[in-house]
Amino acid sequence: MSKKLIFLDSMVNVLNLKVCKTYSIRSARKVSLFRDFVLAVFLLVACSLLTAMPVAYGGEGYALEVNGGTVTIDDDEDALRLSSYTYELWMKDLEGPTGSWRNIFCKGPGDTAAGRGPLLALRPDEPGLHYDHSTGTGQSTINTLEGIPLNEWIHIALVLTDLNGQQIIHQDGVQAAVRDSSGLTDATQSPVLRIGLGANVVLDDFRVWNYARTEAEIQADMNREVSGGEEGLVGYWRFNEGEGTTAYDSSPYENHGTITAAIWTTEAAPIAPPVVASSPNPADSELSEDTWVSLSWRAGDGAASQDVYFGEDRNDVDEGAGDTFRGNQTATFFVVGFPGFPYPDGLTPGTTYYWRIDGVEADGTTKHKGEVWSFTVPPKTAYLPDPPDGAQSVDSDPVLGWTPGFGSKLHYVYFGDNFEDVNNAAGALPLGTTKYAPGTLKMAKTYYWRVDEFDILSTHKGDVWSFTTEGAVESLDPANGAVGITQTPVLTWTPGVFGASHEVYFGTDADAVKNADTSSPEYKGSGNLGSESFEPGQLEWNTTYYWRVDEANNTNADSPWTGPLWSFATANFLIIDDFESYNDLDPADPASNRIFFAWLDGYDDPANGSLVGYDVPPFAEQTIVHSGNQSMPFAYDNGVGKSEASLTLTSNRDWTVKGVNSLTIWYRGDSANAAENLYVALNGSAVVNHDNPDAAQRASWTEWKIDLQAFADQGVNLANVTSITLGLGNRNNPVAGGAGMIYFDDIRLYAPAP
Ligand SMILES: [Ca+2]
Ligand SMILES: [Ca+2]
Repeated sequence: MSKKLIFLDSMVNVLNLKVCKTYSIRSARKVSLFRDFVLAVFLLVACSLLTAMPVAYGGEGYALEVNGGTVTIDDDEDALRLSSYTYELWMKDLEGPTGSWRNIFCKGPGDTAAGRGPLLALRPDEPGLHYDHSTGTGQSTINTLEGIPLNEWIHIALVLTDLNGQQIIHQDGVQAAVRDSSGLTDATQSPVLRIGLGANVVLDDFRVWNYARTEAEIQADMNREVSGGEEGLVGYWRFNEGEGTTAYDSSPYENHGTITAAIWTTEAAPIAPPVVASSPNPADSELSEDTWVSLSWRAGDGAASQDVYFGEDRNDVDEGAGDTFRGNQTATFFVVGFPGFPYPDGLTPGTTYYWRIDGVEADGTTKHKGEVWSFTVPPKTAYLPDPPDGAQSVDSDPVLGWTPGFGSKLHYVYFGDNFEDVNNAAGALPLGTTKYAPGTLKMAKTYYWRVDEFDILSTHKGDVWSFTTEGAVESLDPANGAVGITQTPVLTWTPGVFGASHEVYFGTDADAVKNADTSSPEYKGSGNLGSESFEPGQLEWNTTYYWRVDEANNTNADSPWTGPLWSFATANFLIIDDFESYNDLDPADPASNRIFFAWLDGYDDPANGSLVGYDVPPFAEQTIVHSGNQSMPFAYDNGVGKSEASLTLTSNRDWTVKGVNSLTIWYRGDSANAAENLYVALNGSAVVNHDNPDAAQRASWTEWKIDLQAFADQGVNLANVTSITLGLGNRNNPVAGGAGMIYFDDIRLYAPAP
């Protein structure tokens, strides 16, 4: 591969981007659909011809041997000045320990005292890695002391989670060292990255990300080149040029490096070219203001062709279900919404469309699944109201705003404190702007508004939106619109600033709840200030419920206040524990519900090495959660043989309701954990072990699904399950083992899919 070709590729990419962008902006407004179309097809064919030209990719790839040589990268935009990062590279040590420090790369001027960022060096004494983050006034270093083989490629990733977080070294995708990194800075005096610096090593595929990548993320693409357009990739030198003195940066920053005294070698690291597509146009989740679109993307360098999926259902596109597969093609564009193409009658305003491009290797059968991308054709009605529909605590002197409907020219605004009046209103004066100031409003009151859009051809009536001004009653839990809620919820709210008493309305009919009074069946009782909760009892599955809290105060002339209509939907599964109900209240408080008093651990049991919850509040985990706001931290130390915690079930003991047949448990471990067997037991005896012996080392949230028959087979009466136990180790034959920390969340029972 010659430098000329590489340069051409770089130019092509720039051109490609600009050409496609010009067309996309142009097509945003209809001038003449046909003229647009002809122009777009012409430009897209031009784009695809350009992208089909050779890319900066050698047959085997190249790597860069540095023995006194250096790659110098000027970072004028400070793209590499990071307070959280991942540096990734492949390295082959040609020399072994020399008695001196051998620097591999360094952010900054190369002077420890000057302040910079990360440095990777090889230790003088032992075959290990030395990772240093310098602050200018100090530094934080960690080391590995073994495991750098001579003349073999290894993959290295240096991670800083946060300036007050952790420094981590991953070697070959596995965490090899970690330390706390308090008090670092991202100061740098000289915006430069130097790679090489005097070690006798070969380097390849050097990446910088602006965030802390997980072990799973590192492993996922360490053996395959990435496209350069990945989210968070801020520097990417493939070292595939094979000649010359420029190392091209494939990231959006294009911080190309200058090479001095290094040698190109064809003995590249064990990495394959990327196959998945990237750089979708329209960009993922963007609006596309036309009823047809020509999708385009950048093909993976290792892709010989691509499978195109397109449809209106995200899951169908993700699974390739229905008619979403649109064919295999070599071109990197795809037209929809135009006669002769899918959706020949045009795309529908107000609809989100999903698409996916799978890269197919030259053998025609090896496929690499792409991400599901989406774009939305905006509706003809006004949308995205500000404040959002149903907003609470809105300033009492608001300016209302919205996004105009697709093609709209004029807007008609209706505003009032009564839903029906606003819904039926007509004859507003036209507005040329998308702002409306209703004047000063009363506190603690719900208002309604509607925006109709006129697009020259017709008027499109908008939905009635509402908001409530500050000082009103507010829903705390479940939040308005929440889904997946337990079938036995406790509804809580905060009282309004003026209310002295309240009335609660609850039901499944939105209008009935909205219009109910104290003579309606939806009326559930009243209460005074200080008792802001309501338990509706056992609810149905997968059902939307509505509730409303009115307030009154005899001493206030504005009393009573009708509350806004709130809703939530119950889960389509039975929640055994989602860990949301635990709090930190003192045990003397009747509302106290500390997690370790519900889940009994090994605190008082010398034969049980578990500890549930933290020593200090908040006792439940509130950052590493699968859903909601809390999960259960579970520390285990199997020096005593096993570690487990048990919950006695006070409700939901019948595990046969609604035909449920599987138990699911979400868990998240850590690669540093000892690989102890994960198990669950019911009624203190029937045990099911996880079939992956390394489950506790999974560093991402993972669902464990268990057929309830496995418990029934051990004699459990599923109609009366009294307790559930989670543990690590061999429950029936405990043997001394290792320690770790694992998190549990969302213990649920599911019925088979209909
Ligand atoms: Ca390379
Ligand atoms: Ca949770």
